[in-house]
Amino acid sequence: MDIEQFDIYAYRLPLNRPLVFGGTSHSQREGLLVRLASGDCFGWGEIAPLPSFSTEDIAVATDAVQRLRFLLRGQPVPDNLEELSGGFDRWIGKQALLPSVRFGFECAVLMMIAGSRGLSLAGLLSDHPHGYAAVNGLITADDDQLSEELIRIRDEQYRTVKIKVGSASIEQDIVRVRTVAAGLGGQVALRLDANRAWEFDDAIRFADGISGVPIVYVEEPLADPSRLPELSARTSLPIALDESMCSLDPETLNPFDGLAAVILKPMLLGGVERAMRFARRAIGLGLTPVVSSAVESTVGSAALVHLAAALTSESIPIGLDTLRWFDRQPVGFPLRIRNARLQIEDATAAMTSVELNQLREVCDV
Ligand code: OSB
Ligand code: MG
Repeated sequence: MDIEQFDIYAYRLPLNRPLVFGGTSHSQREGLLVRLASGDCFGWGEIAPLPSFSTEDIAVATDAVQRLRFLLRGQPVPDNLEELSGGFDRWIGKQALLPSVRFGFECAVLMMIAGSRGLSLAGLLSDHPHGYAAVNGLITADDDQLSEELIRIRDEQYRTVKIKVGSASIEQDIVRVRTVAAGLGGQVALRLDANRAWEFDDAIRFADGISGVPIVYVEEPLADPSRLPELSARTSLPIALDESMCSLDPETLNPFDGLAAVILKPMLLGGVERAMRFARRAIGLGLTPVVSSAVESTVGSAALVHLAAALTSESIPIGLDTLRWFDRQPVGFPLRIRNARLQIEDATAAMTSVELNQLREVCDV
């Protein structure tokens, strides 16, 4: 199979809430969609660097994917890429692409291969993919909207929620976590995410304040991640790595007592193959791999649903509630969370129904 077509489209979609990253507020999400085709088979991928989380920005990624198109259009696709055992590394070089470009390109190639065999992306990557991925409800609401958020979580039957902490005072965060725990009546598992907001003593104070509330894990509690082992020894708070993953290699991911989970964001980590290596390593070490979003639009989100269904257990909810931040989707079949799940068929329909009239093609310069 040759890459006969390699098209690049830019999108800009309004968000229904401003996202504040690194002190800057973003009211829209920008990214690229890549479409590869060979005969009747095609595959889509999304390239959307996340400001203040990605190393690259959209301009640099656009440049890089245009160069990739120049190199690979008309070239054959190597065999056995779907094994995710180094085929992409051998083809395009281990360090050769920016993380977001690598993710979008790999998704498009894998989806095209899947199509040529009459399989879904998940079916290509696993003999026994799950039919859906459970989703964790995300609570970012300020205190005045918290009761409405709890109603939504209950109505939509989320079994796991993730509460963002770290932007208010420690005392306010303790109250919020206790309010959510009480409001959901022990029926729902709690994850927390502090995005490196706390000094060591803050984190100790927080852990003391929520003692007795069962927590699955807290993502990145410390501004200084080198002290995470010390924190978990002092507090028994289970910990998950997220931001730290970008500076690790799958082979150098080493657990410490209290490390419970690793967050896998292929858009930031550098693609499907690399996320798979992290997932295999994590599972081997007894850690929970949690596939999560970097605020992708539909195409990237649908790919993440397929990856989770193929690579991780269906009992591990994925971090994809960010889909709700988009009111408009550039596809004919919008991907929606129903009963706290994303269905594989819905993800497939979304990935194969991209509507070009909402996009603008990026041309070679
Ligand atoms: O830290 O996990 C994060 C979204 C954008 C940027 C950073 C993060 C997130 C999320 C994704 O929280 C949603 C989730 O993990 O449930
Ligand atoms: Mg996080």
